[in-house]
Amino acid sequence: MQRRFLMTSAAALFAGSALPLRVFAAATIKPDAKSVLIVVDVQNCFVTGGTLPVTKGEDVVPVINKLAKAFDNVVLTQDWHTKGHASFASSYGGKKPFETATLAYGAQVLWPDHCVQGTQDAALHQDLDIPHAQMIVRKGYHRGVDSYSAFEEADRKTPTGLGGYLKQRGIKRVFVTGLATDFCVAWTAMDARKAGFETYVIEDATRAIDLNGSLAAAWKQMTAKGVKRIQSGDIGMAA
Ligand code: VGL
Ligand code: ZN
Repeated sequence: MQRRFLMTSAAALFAGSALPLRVFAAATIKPDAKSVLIVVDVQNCFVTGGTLPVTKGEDVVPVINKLAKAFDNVVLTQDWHTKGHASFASSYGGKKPFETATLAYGAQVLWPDHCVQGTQDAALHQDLDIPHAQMIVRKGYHRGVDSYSAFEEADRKTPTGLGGYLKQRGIKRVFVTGLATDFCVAWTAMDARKAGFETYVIEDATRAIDLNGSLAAAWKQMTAKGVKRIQSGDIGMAA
C-alpha cells in the first residue's frame, strides 16, 4: 500500500513536470498572408547623426531586417515634412524644440527641423535591407498638420490611405516596428486598432524618444486600446 502510494506520487510528479514546460514555452506567432510588417520611420533623421536622433535608433535595423524575412507583406513609412513645417519649433518666434504649442487641432510638441522632403536626412537608413517591401507611406507632408500615425494625420480627420490599402489587400494583422516607440510607432499601432486590425508592437524592434515620461504613457495607452506588446523572439522565423 505504502509502495503503491509512492509510485503514484512519483508518476504524478513526473506528469506534472511536463505541464509547466508547456506553459513556459514562448507561444510562437507565425505571420501569414494576411499579416503585414510596418517599419516606421527608420530614416537618417531619427538615428545617430540625424536631426532628431533617437538614442540607439540605428540598433533596430538588424532586428527589423531579420524580422522582415518572416513577412510576405511589408510597408515602410517616412516622416516627410515641408520646410517651415508646423511641427518645427523654428516656425514660431520664441519657441524652442521640445516645448508644446497649441495648434488648430490641439497640442503639438515642437521638434527640431527634421526629415525635410528630399533631403539626405529624410532618406531611409542605408542598412535597411527589405527589397520585398511593397509600399512606402510618406506622412507629415501638409505644412500645417503633423502626422505621427501612418494612418491618419494629427487633425484626426485626414486619412493617409494606408487603412484602405491594407483592407483592400485583405490584411488582418499588423505588426509595428521602428522609430520612435512613444510617437510614430504608438500612434500607428493605436490607429491600426481603431481601423480594426489585430495589432502587435514588437518592442525590441523599436526605440523611444521618452520625453517627460512619454514612453510609459504610450505603453499604457497602447495596452488600453488592445495593442499586444511582444518581442522579436516571439515571431516564428521558419519559412
Ligand atoms: C516622430 C517626432 C516627430 C517619430 C516624427 O517618427 O516618432 N517623432 N516626428
Ligand atoms: Zn516629424
